[in-house]
Amino acid sequence: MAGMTDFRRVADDVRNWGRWGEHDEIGTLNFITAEKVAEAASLVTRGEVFALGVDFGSSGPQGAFHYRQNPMHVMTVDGGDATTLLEYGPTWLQNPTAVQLSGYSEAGPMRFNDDLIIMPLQAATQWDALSHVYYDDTLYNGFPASSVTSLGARHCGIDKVDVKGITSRGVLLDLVRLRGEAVYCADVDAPIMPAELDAAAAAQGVSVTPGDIVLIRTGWWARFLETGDGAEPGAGLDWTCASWLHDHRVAAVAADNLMVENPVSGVDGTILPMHMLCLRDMGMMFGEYWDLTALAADCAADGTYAFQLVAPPLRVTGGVGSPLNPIAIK
Ligand code: UVW
Repeated sequence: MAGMTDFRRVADDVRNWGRWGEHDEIGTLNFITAEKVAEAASLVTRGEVFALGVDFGSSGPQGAFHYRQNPMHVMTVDGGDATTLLEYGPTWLQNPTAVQLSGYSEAGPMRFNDDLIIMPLQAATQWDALSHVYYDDTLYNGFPASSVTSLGARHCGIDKVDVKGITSRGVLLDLVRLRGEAVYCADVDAPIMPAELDAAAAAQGVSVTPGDIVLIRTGWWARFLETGDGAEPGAGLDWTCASWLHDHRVAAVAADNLMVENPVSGVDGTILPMHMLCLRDMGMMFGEYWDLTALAADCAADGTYAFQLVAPPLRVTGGVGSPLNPIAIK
């Protein structure tokens, strides 16, 4: 097994610090040029839309983790409020909310419902911002890890990437299909290797080109929908895939599992080595919990594995991640 010396050698190889200037906070999204955005749009021929976001609800995969929760959704105004306030009047509650809502209801037939969601930004379909992961006290491009505080990320926050959209050419690499798995790539002792990424692309007749956003299908989300077990391990990318992504000048990578990379570290001495190499050294965002099932079925049916991908995060000020509902359009 590789050790920290190997890890640090690869980190030195793939590090993009300074590549786009000392103030850069968006990393490999810089590979997405205007020409690339136009190329991606030209891939739309049928007008078929695939929503890649999962449900943001209480039955998500976070039950397995103590530091994250599934989204909690509550109603803050509903029809019962209007009915009750009209019946009893605003004064029984003696508060400005009751007076205001009562006034709205008395003004005519218009009624409304409001709601609130409380959730970790890492709970469901998400982008990890570059400030999500660091080591040696340093974020991407050398920004100090101490610049992320309870006030949020001063550097490399998710709000910084809004300049890119994010939209580009998406390429699906279907490892479930390549490996001939029935549902998902279960074996964490068989992480997905760089040669398999090449083999998947070759089998699918697609090339990965600079500025692409690569979507890795491991089948994990399909398995989760069968079992409801968010802690069930499944194979992800081997840490050496960081160099593959670097060499292909990929703009971002997303997968249908909880962490993109293999849950069993291939580096003795650290967990999540690929997170460290991609987010912190390369400046490459990770997308997690993307539902690729329907898109993969369509790609297999029409033999077209490249499409326009539209995947903007929310502009959460200083956020280290964002939920989203990415859209693939063919
Ligand atoms: C960690 O678990 C640290 O990150 P992620 O949610 O990106 O897998």
